[in-house]
Amino acid sequence: MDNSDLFVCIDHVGLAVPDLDEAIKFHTEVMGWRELHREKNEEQGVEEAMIGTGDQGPENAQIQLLAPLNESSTIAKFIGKNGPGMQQLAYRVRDLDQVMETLKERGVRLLYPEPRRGTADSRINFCHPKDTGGVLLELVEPNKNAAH
Ligand code: V0V
Repeated sequence: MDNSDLFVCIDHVGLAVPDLDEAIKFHTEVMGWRELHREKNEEQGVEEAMIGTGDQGPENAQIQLLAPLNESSTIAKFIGKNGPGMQQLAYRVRDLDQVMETLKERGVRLLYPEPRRGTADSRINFCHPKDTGGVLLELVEPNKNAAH
């Protein structure tokens, strides 16, 4: 795969928050963002909201607020260790299977052998933070039929 075909853009930045409603309130009422989407993802152990500015749609980079659904959630573990804050950076891709293949060939460990379900029926995987300079990198292929 050519380097120019690997990533489309930054899809979102994920913030770990202890309380989703409080975080949405802060980001909408104080920071003036808008809530674009909200859902629970049991498999990932999160309740999450996507927020954006002004009249932006899902084509622009968003902020993802991630609250733990239970104590065994990766987000609960992250907050327990680091406190609330930036947990992940997500790169948008067109073809997740091909990108996974290319990164594997280049020695990057992926967390899942197969893509999993992400926000708004996207397909996602993650690169291990130990292989990416300490950043949990998510790869996200948006669902072509769903808006965030
Ligand atoms: C852990 N580490 C991190 C990190 N989490 N480094 C940077 N950013 C993070 N978010 C480091 C940690 O400091 C340790 O380094 C090492 O990795 C092992 O961490 P750990 O605390 O022992 O935690 P693990 O190994 O139990 O879990 C870490 C991983 C886990 C990354 C494997 O968080 C994971 O599976 N994440 C992917 C799934 C996820 O994040 N789901 C929630 C978002 P030292 O101390 O050894 O040096 S769901 C989502 O984004 C959705 C639905 C979506 O976007 O659509």
